[in-house]
Amino acid sequence: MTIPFVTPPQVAWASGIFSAGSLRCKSTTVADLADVFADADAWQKEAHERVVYNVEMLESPYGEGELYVGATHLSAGLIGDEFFMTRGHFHQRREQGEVYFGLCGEGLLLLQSEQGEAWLETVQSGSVHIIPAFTAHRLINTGQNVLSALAVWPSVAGHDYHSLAQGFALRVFSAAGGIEVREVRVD
Ligand code: PAN
Ligand code: ZN
Repeated sequence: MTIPFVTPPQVAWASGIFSAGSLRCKSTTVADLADVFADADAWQKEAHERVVYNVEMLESPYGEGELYVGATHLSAGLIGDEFFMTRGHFHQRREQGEVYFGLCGEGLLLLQSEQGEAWLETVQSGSVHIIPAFTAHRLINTGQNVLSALAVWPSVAGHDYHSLAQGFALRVFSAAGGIEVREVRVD
């Protein structure tokens, strides 16, 4: 009997581009990110069809114990002085964690507990981010090039984009060519 070798999907580590696998792709534009950035006037003036990030996910089964794998490609850019970022979310099933791997570009991973404690991890090629359970997460591109990260998460985790309606407790801005982190006051 000949046992066949299965060719698995491939990812180019330097870019996060998948090959030899079926993909699901989703683009998120400036228009999709209303109320996400601090400067509403700057958001309004930006070309609404401009793509802020693309997510490419490998097709894989949904169910308890199953995993999803996806790459996020976040463009470099600013809305006002605020760096491009993903919408960010808690998992619907809060007890489900996730792992991000930095592939290329430079940025930050903003993490926030349910109690509102926020912290930042630097993302670059080779960085490994273990996102704990009960922790919201958002990628921020602070560099000049695309920031790409690979993510692995439980298929049952789900995305809750609403519980952070008041936003994250930290925002990251470009200031004098550097990075300025500001605490957001929630009244
Ligand atoms: C990632 C994110 C991806 C896009 O795959 O979904 O970076 O960010 P938003 O979902 O916040 O728009 C992930 O964390 N999955 O669970
Ligand atoms: Zn997630």
